[in-house]
Amino acid sequence: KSIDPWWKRSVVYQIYPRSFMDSNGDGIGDLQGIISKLDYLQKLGIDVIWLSPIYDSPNDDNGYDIRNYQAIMKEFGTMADFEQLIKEAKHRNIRIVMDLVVNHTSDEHAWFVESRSSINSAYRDYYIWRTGNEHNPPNNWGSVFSGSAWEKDENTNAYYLHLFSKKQPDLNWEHEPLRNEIYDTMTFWLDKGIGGFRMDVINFISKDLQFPNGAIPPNQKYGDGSPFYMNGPRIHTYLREMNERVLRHYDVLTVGEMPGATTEDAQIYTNPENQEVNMVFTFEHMNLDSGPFEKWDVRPLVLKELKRNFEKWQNKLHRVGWNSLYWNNHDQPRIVSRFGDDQMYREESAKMLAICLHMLQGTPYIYQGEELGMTNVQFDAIDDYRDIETLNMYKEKRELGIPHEKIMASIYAKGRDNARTPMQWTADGGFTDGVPWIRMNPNTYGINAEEAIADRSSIFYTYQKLIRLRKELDIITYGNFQLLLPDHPYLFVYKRQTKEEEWLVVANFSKQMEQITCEECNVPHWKGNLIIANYDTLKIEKEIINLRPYEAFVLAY
Ligand code: TEU
Ligand code: CA
Repeated sequence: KSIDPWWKRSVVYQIYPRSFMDSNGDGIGDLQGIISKLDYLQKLGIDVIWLSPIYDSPNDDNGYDIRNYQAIMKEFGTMADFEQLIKEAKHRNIRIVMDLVVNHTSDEHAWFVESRSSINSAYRDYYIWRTGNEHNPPNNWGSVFSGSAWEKDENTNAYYLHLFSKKQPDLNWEHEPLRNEIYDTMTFWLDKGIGGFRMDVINFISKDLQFPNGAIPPNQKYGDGSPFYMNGPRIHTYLREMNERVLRHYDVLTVGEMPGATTEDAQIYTNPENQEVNMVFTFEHMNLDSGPFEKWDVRPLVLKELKRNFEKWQNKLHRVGWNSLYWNNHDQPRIVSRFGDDQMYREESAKMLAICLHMLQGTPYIYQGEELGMTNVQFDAIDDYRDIETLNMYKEKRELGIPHEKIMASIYAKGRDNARTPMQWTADGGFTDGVPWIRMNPNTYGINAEEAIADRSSIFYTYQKLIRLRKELDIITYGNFQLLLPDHPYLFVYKRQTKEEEWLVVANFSKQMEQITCEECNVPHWKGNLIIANYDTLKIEKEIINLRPYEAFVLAY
């Protein structure tokens, strides 16, 4: 067990720097702001900070459009600020993981400016250029951010591929000089002492070079290219080359963001013998309340599907690879509003969701504000929104004649700005002395770090305890997983087992009372050792426990 890598016991805290803490009153979060909050994060007990991109960027997609990989975004500060952050974090035994965005760059990156200048440019093949014809792009793929995935460049009368915004041209990983530039950039940051990389849509970097058309879903205009750019033909070759050239020379954490990766894919990606990445972010559990065609088609979560999905990922990767565990990030709505209850039972359901996730096998990720039970937001005016995905979708659907209210309902449920309203530090906000780049959620009173720290029964202290338990007790990291009551519509019940002991985890995902017996849970009695719970005591009557709304607990036998 001692030879197991450090990141199997770590808990990662994701910071979206733009919205975390503003130190100079310009309304934009920055590196000095993060430094000023390291004591707060040390108190929480986290081991790693994953920073969303802090590189120079025009911020078309808030930093996921990089203009210079080796410079700090001016709004966030300077390279000296970054080096101070690394040092201050190290003093607190906190590693800094950077966001590696190498499926695409900004269209303002020097490479792209060169590449588009001439078909004979030395940088032409750093990107993916194809000739369509006068009126039709090379194929029918749609961009994730609406419209075609191809943009016509009149200067050289060719189209370039952009799976995301037109200001995010896809890099051509077939081209070895480009790959070498990426490896140099990774080495530049690793030599500054960072603790690893989160890799943005890294399973998109190998495309089917025939670029075949995708199937066009009903009432959509563009084809779905994802079968031809997700988990492509050379993805394992590229990841193994990246590992051989760079990663294996450092003791670092790597997590690949992999939309569309299955457990079979993840068994290859995360098997340490393959030397690709340590773990991946799966999207399967984040797609259970949307579809069938797109994320904006909102449908209610069926808990059984969530339970089966976690069971699959826990068991398929147990002793084969490794899981990441997350409910939230900067692209997802906030979990207490999504799978909990952000009105009547906000604190109970936020704690229940934390207990349910953190008792699983894998490395947990906490997104800024999740530890406070921060909620989704509802702005009346589309002009209050900032996210390019939301703004492009709104425009596209309004042009299709879809009513404002209908579109806003989807944005309220699934919009990425739900996660991007500024971190709530005090009752009156505490994020900035200026005008924030995006409006704060109005519910800062009662939902903020200052009040949470002062209240021993707050969600913050549930997270603090879960983080500590993972450090102290092996069963969380190494025990196997067994799902119980798979068909119960409201209860998520599972066991973690080692040779020496077994833990029972019970979580009520509903606002109604539920009953549960020892026999159903396959335990001899309810007198096990109570590890953690979100209510003060368990309501035990001989064989039965009466579960209150969103009640969760863990018993050890
Ligand atoms: O997101 C990858 C991705 O697939 C997202 O489009 C996600 O599925 C979608 O936003 C859900 O609404 C990564 C980054 O996390 C995201 O912030 C970037 O916008 C995107 O890549 C492009 O870099
Ligand atoms: Ca600032």
